[in-house]
Amino acid sequence: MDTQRQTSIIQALVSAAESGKQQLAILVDPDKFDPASANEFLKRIPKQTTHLFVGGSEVPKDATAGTVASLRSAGLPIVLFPGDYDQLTNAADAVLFLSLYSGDNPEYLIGQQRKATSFLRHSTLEVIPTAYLLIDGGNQSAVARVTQTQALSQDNVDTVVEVALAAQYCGARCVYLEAGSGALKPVRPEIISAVRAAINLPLIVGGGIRSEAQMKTAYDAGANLLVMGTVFENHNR
Ligand code: 1GP
Repeated sequence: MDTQRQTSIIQALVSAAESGKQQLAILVDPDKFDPASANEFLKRIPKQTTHLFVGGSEVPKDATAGTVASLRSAGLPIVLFPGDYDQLTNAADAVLFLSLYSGDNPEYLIGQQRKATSFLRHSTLEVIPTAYLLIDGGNQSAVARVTQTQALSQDNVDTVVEVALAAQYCGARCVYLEAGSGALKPVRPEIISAVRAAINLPLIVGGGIRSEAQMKTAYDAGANLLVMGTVFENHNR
């Protein structure tokens, strides 16, 4: 086993978080992406992009590998962000191994994870245990619809902190606060700063971030890595 490769992306995330470096992942949803447009797409994403995430809530089986291959010329780490275990492919470098700790649907707490093992046990992917917390973004998110779970309220900071800490004690290596793709309201800075103060893991924040000002707000509150998707799909940034 190549131990270096197995741990490199999460170790780099931890180091970047500890040194206060701001990281940025651009999310590509294979369901909404034409691999033939990859070069044009890569030209218009921000220069400070540190990762490409690939995944979505409703991706056709076998669509992911071609998308990943089309993005390789960027020379960035490619991390799967799968809505379903059938999106796993060795074409990528790593997978956010998500557990939807904000919800109570066993399929997304341990069911999908079990189904992923027959692939992962023979895979070259770096597996990154990730606590995934869905936060109310002001509209119905695809995550809520597909997983049949409810988002945590933006008004109850203590509950979000409780869930994030429980996930850390369960062994998560990073925490992802998700307002949902296309959220009307990104995760509030009060939530980001409270979670940042409680946990000692890299903190990923995404959903509804469209502007430099929103990015700054989230970084200033303590986010280590921001995820942006929709704004680059729509060509309107
Ligand atoms: C969704 O957090 C990501 O999973 C990105 O959200 O598409 O709203 O940027 P947006």
